[in-house]
Amino acid sequence: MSEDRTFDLVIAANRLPVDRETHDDGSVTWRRSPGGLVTAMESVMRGREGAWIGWSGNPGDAPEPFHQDDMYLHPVPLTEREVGDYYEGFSNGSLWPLYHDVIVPATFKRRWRAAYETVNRRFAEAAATITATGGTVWVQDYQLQEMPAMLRELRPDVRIGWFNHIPFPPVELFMQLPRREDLLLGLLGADFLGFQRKPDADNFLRACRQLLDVSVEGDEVRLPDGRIARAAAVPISIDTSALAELATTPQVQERAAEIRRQLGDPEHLLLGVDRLDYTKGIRHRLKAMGELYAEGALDPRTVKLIQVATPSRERLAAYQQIRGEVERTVGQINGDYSPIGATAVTYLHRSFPREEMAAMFVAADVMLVTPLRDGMNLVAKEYVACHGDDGAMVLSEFTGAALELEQAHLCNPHDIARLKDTIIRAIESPIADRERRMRTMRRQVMTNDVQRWAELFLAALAAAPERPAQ
Ligand code: GDG
Repeated sequence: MSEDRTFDLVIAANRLPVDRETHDDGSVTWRRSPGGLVTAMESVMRGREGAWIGWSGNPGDAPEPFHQDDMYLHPVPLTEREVGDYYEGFSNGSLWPLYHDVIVPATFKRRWRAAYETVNRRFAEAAATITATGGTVWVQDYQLQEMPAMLRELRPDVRIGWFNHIPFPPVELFMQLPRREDLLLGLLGADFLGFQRKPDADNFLRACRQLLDVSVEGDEVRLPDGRIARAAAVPISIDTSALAELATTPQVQERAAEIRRQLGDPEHLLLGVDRLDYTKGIRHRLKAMGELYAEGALDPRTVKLIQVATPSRERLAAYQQIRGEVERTVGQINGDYSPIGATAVTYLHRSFPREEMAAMFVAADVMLVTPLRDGMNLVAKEYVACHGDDGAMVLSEFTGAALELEQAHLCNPHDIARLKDTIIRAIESPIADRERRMRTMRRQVMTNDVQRWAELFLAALAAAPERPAQ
């Protein structure tokens, strides 16, 4: 496809930031999908010629490029089979478990790997077509790790950045990946590689040193052709002030009060909000809660848990399995301990509008965030932005957020006995202690919001291979 328009800043992500809506009369419109990435991009694209390339979410021919909310959206087509092989297969059946400590086994298929390469090349070609001379391309996440080098080959004039939203695994695990060198070389096509935490950047640098013929010094990788790529931590965040503002609106405040009333005005309301994914530690959290109810440490009449589990990757067997386990456990807890008409665990397997999510964060006395591994975990930051000073949070050490929100009640979710103690400690923590912790955490997320994240990333990319002056 020939394209006559070019852009200074191009974002490449697996998905476009919009969802297709087909109306009764057959007409099609696009609705902006919620998410911090879109918000962050809006702020950095203001005043620049910006474009976004990604899959529309529907297999088959791609729609023509179009404008939406001041952004030029350039759809990349995926066939039905590519959705199965590149997206569900290699991205979510091989890379996702491998990069999350193989909580479930990673599956490798050569057909999946081949599709991943084909799709990454398609993205690189699309970016090459629409990026202005000397422009910047910012590639997002684990689905597009080969794209940077492919794009560099087509467009050596372009500045290329890549950001990893998920963890980067220790080399001992990464080594399991078939054709692992190709992936590292793909990434090294970028000038700057951003990670959620320093340990993730270090894992990447160690993998390069150990598996490639390159020299690694500090946070820089020098390639045989003399080029240098830099890898460092740039932790992602949320649109803090917008969310905090939403949480204080009368509608959200009233809805929060209503949620508590609907649950019978519990003494303590606990909340979990996750995509239904085996990385999120939902089972471990439920196990701890079930035991606390069983032992009488928590009274199911006065201590309630809401667990939101947003449907995710439902065609994959590992996701069907975790859903079954979670639903069985919720059923057991409620069957064993719930009083009539007032279930102990309210389980919600669906998505909610932003306002309803904010109301839940406002309503909850204690937030439970217990992933077994998580790149960052935005939910932790969202709770801090929404809830008043009297909140408390139990937060897994295995999240990126734990490095920034040190005042949370940190936990190892594998250690159920200690997890139970930590939940009790959070529930019983005195108000002065809660206020001190919440205020420090709120300052953290207010200062380090998603707009700042995008600015820091783009400054590091513009300055690479040097560290930007600050
Ligand atoms: C990946 C990494 C990293 C959830 N349910 C609803 C809803 N959500 C929103 C949350 C939050 C987002 O989805 C989930 O973000 P997380 O960070 O918690 O987790 P992942 O989806 O696994 O994200 C992660 C992130 O990328 C960013 O880099 O932090 O580590 O795994 O914003 O609030 N939003 C609405 N309705 C729902 O039902 N509106």
